[in-house]
Amino acid sequence: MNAKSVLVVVSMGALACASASATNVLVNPGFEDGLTSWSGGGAIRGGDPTPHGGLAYLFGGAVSSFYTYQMLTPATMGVSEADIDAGLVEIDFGGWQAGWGTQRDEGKIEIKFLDQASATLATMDLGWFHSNHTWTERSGVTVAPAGTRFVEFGFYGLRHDGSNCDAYLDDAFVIPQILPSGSTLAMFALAIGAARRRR
Ligand SMILES: [Ca+2]
Ligand SMILES: [Ca+2]
Repeated sequence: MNAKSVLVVVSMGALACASASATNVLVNPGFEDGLTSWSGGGAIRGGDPTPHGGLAYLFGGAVSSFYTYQMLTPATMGVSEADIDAGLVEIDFGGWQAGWGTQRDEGKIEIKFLDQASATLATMDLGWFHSNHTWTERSGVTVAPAGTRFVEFGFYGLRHDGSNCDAYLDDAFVIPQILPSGSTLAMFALAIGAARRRR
């Protein structure tokens, strides 16, 4: 197993009183419409294991590695550029991962924040992971850095065994929430903690 710990930004403010309803802003997050709204590589699988949700999920196909991503903007996330620039937009992100049999093919969820010129401001990933045929939820929380104008949610797959790259992803999510402005709780938004869910 991947023992790498993941640093996340823990927002006590949002835990206490998130002001926006929690909405997943990814389109086709469960791959029920194939690769619609997703870019990069990847392929669609429907069984063995059965999907976490619906009838389909993402995997690599007969490749050694792949990367599949979806690009979001403040508009598609339903947040304002002003709130982002004030450090008030918290992002909860992740998905359900699995693999095939006892193979060690790994997948990694990553979120990337880009500025107006598409230069990378920050990235955060949840670490390489495999789970031997069992769906496992992986998630992280961070705050969009000031200047963010694009948010790229991506999934990497890496083959170690067999002919297929069996890094699976289903029911992915990106859930933005607006932190309470001016609240004393907001100061906790910069506190660094470690939170990695283990199977
Ligand atoms: Ca699905
Ligand atoms: Ca494989």
